[in-house]
Amino acid sequence: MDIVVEVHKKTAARLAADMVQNGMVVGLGTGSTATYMIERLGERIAEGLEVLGIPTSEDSARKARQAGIQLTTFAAHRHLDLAIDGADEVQRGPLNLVKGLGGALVREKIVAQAARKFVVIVDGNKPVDHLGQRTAIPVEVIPFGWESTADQLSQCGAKSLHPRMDRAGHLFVSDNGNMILDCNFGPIEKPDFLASQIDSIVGVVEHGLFLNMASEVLVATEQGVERWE
Ligand code: ABF
Repeated sequence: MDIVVEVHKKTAARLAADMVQNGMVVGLGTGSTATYMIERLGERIAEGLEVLGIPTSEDSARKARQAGIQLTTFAAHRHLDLAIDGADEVQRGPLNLVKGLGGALVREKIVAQAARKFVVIVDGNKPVDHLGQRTAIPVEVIPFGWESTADQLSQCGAKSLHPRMDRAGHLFVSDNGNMILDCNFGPIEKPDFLASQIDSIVGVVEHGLFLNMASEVLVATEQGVERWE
């Protein structure tokens, strides 16, 4: 763990958590940066802030409960005021993102889509010129026929792809009971085109390209926090 990077993650996370106002319904992201945000929200709740959270993963639900955040569901709240989450890659300009290396991309995308404002919190390792230049694009697929779905993804230009494994070396199972295929496309020139191609494959539940969804991105580095809008 790089302590300096952790400090930057925490800085961005606390800034975003401090954007939360009394009475809001808040989307709670997944991953180490989002965890700092959940912890800060917990501190503010202890000081009197009243919010409801919708978690993007079972892991975040557990951390939110530990932090004292009361959880709600889409059954009770169809819209969120604000969603705050991390990302694996962020591209300036269109504010495009790669998300989902933490395995929670489907719930993260549903929560982001339902939020009036979607704030992304990252450290300085995450900005890229082109999505896909450093990370694979995670694609959640249903287990049935995944080999065939993988062939379709290769035809979309994935140079290599592999099923995500868990720490014990078993196939990773998402919170939704699905598999994740990590697809290496290299630097992606036309993310909208690739996203629509992947969307059209039967067997794909969702992919980690989050295009034009973020309202703002907070990038924390040695120089302070840059706010991309
Ligand atoms: C979630 O956590 C994911 O979408 C992304 O994959 C990951 C980022 O993790 P971290 O904040 O630990 O770098 O936000």
